[in-house]
Amino acid sequence: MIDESKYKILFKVDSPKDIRNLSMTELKSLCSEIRDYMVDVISEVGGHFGGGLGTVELTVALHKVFDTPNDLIVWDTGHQAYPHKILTGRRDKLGTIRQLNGLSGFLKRTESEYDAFGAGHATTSISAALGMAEASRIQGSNKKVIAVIGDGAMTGGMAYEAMNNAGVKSSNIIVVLNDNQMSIAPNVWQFHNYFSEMIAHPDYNKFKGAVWDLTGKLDSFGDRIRKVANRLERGIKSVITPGILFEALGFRYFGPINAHNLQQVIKLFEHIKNLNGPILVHVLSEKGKGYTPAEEHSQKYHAATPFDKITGKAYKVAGIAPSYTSIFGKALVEIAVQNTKVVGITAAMPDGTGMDYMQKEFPNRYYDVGIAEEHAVTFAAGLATQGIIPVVAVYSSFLQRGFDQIIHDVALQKLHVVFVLDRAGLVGADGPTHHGSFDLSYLRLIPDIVVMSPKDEAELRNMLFTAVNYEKGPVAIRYPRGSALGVQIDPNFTCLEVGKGEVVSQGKDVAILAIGNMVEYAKLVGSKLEDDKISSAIMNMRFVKPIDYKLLDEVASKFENIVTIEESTIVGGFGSAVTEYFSDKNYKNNIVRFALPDNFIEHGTQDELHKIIGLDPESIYTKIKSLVYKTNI
Ligand SMILES: Cc1ncc(C[n+]2csc(CCOP(=O)(O)OP(=O)(O)O)c2C)c(N)n1
Repeated sequence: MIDESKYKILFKVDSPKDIRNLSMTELKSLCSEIRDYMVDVISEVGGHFGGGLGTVELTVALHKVFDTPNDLIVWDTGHQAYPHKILTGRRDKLGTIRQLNGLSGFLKRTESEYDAFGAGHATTSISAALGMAEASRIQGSNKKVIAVIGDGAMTGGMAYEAMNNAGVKSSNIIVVLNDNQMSIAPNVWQFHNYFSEMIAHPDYNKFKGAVWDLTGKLDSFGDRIRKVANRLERGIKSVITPGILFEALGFRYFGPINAHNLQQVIKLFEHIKNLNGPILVHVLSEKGKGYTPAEEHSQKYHAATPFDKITGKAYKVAGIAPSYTSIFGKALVEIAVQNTKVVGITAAMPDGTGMDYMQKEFPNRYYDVGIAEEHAVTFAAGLATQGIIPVVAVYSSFLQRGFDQIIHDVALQKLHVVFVLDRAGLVGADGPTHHGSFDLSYLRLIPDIVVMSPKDEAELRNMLFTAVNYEKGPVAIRYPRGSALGVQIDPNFTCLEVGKGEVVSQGKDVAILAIGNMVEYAKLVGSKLEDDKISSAIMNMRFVKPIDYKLLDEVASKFENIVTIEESTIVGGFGSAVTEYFSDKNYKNNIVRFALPDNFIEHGTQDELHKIIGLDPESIYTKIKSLVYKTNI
């Protein structure tokens, strides 16, 4: 239970208007109340945590200085926007975050007029804000547009595409670079070295006092010095401002300043608010600020499960089987021991993908490329041309970023790259931006690729081994978020026959063809049908491409009723592959497809969502039962 009485100011703030008249002392108290409130609520319900603790002053300053929602704040990714949610009318709903029908964990235009742009995937903010800034220019309005982007998100190429565009157009856009040196893991942004070198330089500090004094003396004198400095040689310029890299892109650079010095941040925003042209404000913040466990272990507290707020310790959930992620990570290391050509690539998610095992065991055969999924794919293609076997582990929804690269750089050249897609299917609390709903479809349409999905963790190991040894071209393996089934693991690897499914059980009334984690659902459904004296044959198809045509022919000849089950969109995936084949062969069997519906699915637990969309064992069973009864009458 939240004790409202301890929040003297926060509970009087129902919208940003309520903070605009607060004194500096009150604003500072508001910041510490926001932090306390985040700790109180998120320790109970879990959610993204450290990023938001680091943006408290920034958020208060933005909403104080700018006229939101008329002025537009575009938060990148959105996990750091909990303080923004708290200040924009959603305080009382924070306890519902990431739960069914509750607040989204990211930004959502339909959730609030203050959410100028939906987010969830990184590195979109500058492009979106630039679009808004140009719309404002075309429409003759004087809306201010501010993109807030983290240093992690700045490792994504689209940030530079957008900045280049803004520079060329001299657009009125403010980019706030929230630099905490962390992505989820320690950030791999090369600019950090540059900044720290520049900032440490004694000449920089001498000049900074006169040029970028942020206590209010950011005057025309400073501007003049900068202009002169800009005409000097590159080396001297760099000494004067660490923002020279941004300046080259046409941005005026302000900073770096302490993101937790509220007064300073407000002052700077007030100063730059009415300046024209692209502006970059560089603030230095601390992830997890104000809550010691999150400051000390910022990677762990990027997103938190419910925890004891006094000790910071997560409440343990007992008896869970190892995750698919860890099974993959360990298997990759075992394979890499035997095969020295294997390297691992992650796009800023070493822990999330299990690539941290490679990082630890083979640091020289491990790459964190930053939040740069497109680059990860083409980089892997380059490695593959030279006989290296790259294993690229990316979440299913993030690999959408690399679609053209998979086609153009990998598949077209038949390069042997192994894609490992974690978080395939519904991911639960992260919602529609993160559900891995589309991979079977967007991969299946690519020529010469092998697409497979394991029924359990033992099969995942063998699929990985098969993929690494399949030299003819690209291979993708997809598996769900969360715990595996806890099945026995064979320490030896077995190569699977590519394109061959597995008959799990024989039957006569209905054939259930399933892929990946849905094989387990098929088994549960099969045993319930058994109780009703309906005998089902269950096929673990293993491969969506190449699909097992021989098995499909057999099934077509034996069963009137055929069911497909996949946890991927109904459009163009596994069930589509089956129905297309049946149509081509003029087979007339009844086929019912269970899959994700053709709409975006909100957040909730995986089980809740499965029930809502009818992809839970009970709903599948009920539908199959009526199908069999109907055709038997
Ligand atoms: C395209 C994409 N890849 C990966 C992620 C996963 N992800 C979420 S937040 C994050 C780190 C972002 O770091 P930064 O922008 O510095 O923000 P901070 O959390 O440090 O405030 C990553 C990698 C994502 N959301 N989108």
